Amino acid sequence: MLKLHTFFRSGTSHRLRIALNLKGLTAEHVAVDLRKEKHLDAAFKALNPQGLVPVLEVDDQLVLTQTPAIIEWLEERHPEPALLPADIDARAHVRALAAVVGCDIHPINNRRILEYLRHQLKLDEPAILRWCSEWITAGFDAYDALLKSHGQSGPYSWGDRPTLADVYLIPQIESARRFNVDMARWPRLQAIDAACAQLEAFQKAAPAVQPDAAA
Ligand SMILES: N[C@@H](CCC(=O)N[C@@H](CS)C(=O)NCC(=O)O)C(=O)O
Repeated sequence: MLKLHTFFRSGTSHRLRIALNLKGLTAEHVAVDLRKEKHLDAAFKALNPQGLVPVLEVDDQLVLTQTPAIIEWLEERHPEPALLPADIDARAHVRALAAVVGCDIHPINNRRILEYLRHQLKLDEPAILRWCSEWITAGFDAYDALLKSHGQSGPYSWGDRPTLADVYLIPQIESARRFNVDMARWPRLQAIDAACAQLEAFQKAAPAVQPDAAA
């Protein structure tokens, strides 16, 4: 049995929900309200000392943290349908696309970073939005350029099936919109977003339809 500690608006929780859905796996959802700083409670930190969502519990025995590690575990435990292409070079390229988001965009726009900018460095909200927009734009420009250099033209980031790259990209697009970044600069990324939005795995993972979104 899988238990997912998740927050509806968290990009990394969204990422993991998509991966689980693509694998056809269901998980019980336990909401961790970041707005109320529930992720900093002792009970949650006992699960993840980093105080970050998501966390995946497996059979009440195994506690998994860090979405790159959790998604690799899912890929190894449940190889089909695969989130990585068969070809070894293509696998490296797909992992690199995922890392553009996972290593170089998401971490520096995370809640705790923005809270530090707000409260310690005293930046106002327009400055915070500029910060987010700067790093999302740099990352999406690179993502877009990588797709072009690899001759990838659709419908997904790599080939004709959703891959790990889309698992990472779609939540970051959701977050870009929340930070008022104009996606019109990247028609190819918008097309990938539209293609993924047709798939139930992505629809069911969307922040707006999570039970804790209404709370
Ligand atoms: N590298 C971690 C990052 C997890 C992460 O940053 N989670 C965010 C939500 S998207 C969080 O819990 N943030 C709480 C905070 O920043 O205070 C992963 O991929 O799992």
